Amino acid sequence: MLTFYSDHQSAHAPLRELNNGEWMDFAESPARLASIHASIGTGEAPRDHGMAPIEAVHDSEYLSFLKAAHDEWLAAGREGDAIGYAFPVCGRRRLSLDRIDAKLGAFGFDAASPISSGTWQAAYWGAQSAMSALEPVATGRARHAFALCRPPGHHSGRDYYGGYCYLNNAAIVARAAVDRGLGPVAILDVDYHHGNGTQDIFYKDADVFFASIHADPASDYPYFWGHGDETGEGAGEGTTFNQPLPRGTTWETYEAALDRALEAIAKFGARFLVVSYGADTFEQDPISHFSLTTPDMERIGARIAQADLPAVIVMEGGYRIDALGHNVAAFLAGIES
Ligand code: SP5
Ligand code: ZN
Repeated sequence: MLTFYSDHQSAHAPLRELNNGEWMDFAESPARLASIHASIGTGEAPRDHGMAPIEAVHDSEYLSFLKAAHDEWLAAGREGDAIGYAFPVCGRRRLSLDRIDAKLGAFGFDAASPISSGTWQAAYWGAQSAMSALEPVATGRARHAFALCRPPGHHSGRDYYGGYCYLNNAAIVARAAVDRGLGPVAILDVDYHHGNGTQDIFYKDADVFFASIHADPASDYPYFWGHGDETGEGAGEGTTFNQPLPRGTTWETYEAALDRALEAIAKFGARFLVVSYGADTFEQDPISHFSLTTPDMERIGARIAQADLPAVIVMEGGYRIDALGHNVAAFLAGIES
């Protein structure tokens, strides 16, 4: 599979995250990349598409914040990773904020997504990998391409970060695909967690269909999005399709949900597909609770390939590092089958 990846993407390396009231090692570590590289290689370096495709999805004030956040953290006399601790509840008016702690709270929605010195660089080049995977698929040179994005993207919205995500790579590709006249575009999100950022970005949008299969927000992160009754709004009514599944889900239940998602995507009339792929549905994932196996990853890929759409696959989560490369390779083998 044609793969895009930049070494800059390993520059994002926070040390710890807050989990269940305690500090734990940051789960979304650069070691994830080594595991994937060992299985599928490092791929091609992306071409720099600049800021325009990122600005087409993200708010300019948010991008200015993200670029400067770690420098402002150091300027405030801090060391290590920038982490917020005070968050405005939903619906507070937009304030002109000066203090870095206030900005971290205003633009982030959790305390588990630290900003390290290399975060902007890694996120920027991850987005460039996504844009570079679009090119060969858009021109028909390849039917599928894989963007080995890291950090992941699907929890990041127009003006916020969270869930280890800073720039929404899948949304950036989907927006660019629509702008190139490749639509209607569908995004299929098969990460264990609901892709709340992607959902928010396209919630009122009729051009992009968003289908997600994920752990029930009643039990799992990100808690506040991903329910079955979130179906889109305004012109986008009916273009969001959430299927929350219980912890312990195995292939039989998952496959039925996948079939429903792909049926809905076909009914929407999609001509182009973006897949947010997370390997955290794996049975041994340390922070997740589905029971899919490595052969199931290949089955997911094969089922998606049956939809017979040109597709860009974007890497999202997956934290069982010793199995991650095998799971990614299995999924991509399924796509190519
Ligand atoms: C891209 C992606 O997969 N982001 C996931 C972000 C999850 N962040 C916090 C999850 C907290 C899970 N706590 C489980 C504790 C198990 N010991
Ligand atoms: Zn996830």
